[in-house]
Amino acid sequence: MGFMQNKRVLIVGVASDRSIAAGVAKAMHAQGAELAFTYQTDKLKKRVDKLADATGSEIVLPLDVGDDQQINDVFTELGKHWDGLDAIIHSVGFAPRELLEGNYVDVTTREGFLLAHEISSYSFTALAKAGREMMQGRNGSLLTMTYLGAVRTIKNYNVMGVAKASLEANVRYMAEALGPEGTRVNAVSAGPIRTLAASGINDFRSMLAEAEAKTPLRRNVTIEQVGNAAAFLCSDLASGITGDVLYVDSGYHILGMA
Ligand code: NAD
Ligand code: 0WE
Repeated sequence: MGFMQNKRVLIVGVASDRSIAAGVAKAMHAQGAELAFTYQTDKLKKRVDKLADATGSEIVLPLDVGDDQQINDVFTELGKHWDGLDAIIHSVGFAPRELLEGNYVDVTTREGFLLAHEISSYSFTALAKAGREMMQGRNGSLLTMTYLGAVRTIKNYNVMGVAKASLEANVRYMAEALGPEGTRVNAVSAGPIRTLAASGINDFRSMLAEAEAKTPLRRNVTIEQVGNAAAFLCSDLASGITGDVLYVDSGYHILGMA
């Protein structure tokens, strides 16, 4: 019997089979979880349908996390299938591409800053708010994906680093707010992985090479490794862990002179 048996999980952020959220879905399915998925745009629906099929799920719902109506509709719809919810996976991040290259102060705009924070940080709170009722009395768990750029400056990561710092603080405040009802809130900080979100980034290839050469384990991480850590954090094996950030980065973050 898997350690996610009898857990019902909503997964937000699958865009392809290489998405980190897809690795989370597969790991949780392997441990016996029952899954529901959302997709951001109609263009992505087919790919999410395919993963849902592969993981025995029949619940696939539209969701742009910038829209409160769509967020509420997801939980209304989910309530028609399930009488409760054990976990929400938030694997979403966005900033306008032109803000992710060049001098941070030069390229950052008010509009881009706000959008990055709305989609990459506030949306996690928004999901917690809307999903709260369905998660009552179940020792539920909320999980998000972050990156080292939250706590160190990383060239070109720019406003996303500021938004991830907000997201990590969000994890702590949400953990404190929801702890009394048994809900845990954590983040996984993944090392660089080639996903759709990464494919838009200049010179991502050399970042992967640099990480591979310098991490203690001398290899980059996979969505399977991130998925396994995510499954653990959302399971009862992690019942003593909340408000925390777990690094799944082959040890890169411990280095002083990378
Ligand atoms: P991805 O492109 O596969 O996933 C990003 C997801 O965000 C997509 O599914 C996209 O549809 C969704 N999204 C963006 N804006 C949205 C909106 N308004 N409404 C709903 N969904 C929206 O890339 P990924 O690398 O799997 O990214 C997932 C998470 O992992 C992100 O938070 C990212 O910052 C984080 N992360 C990625 C890496 C990496 O190197 N790939 C490393 C650490 C953390
Ligand atoms: O969080 C991310 C990427 C998030 C991301 C990616 C894009 C590309 C397309 C957010 N918004 C957009 N907007 C787009 O239009 N990562 C952790 C991957 C990543 O992105 C970087 C990195 C790493 C690592 C950008 C610069 C430097 C390093």
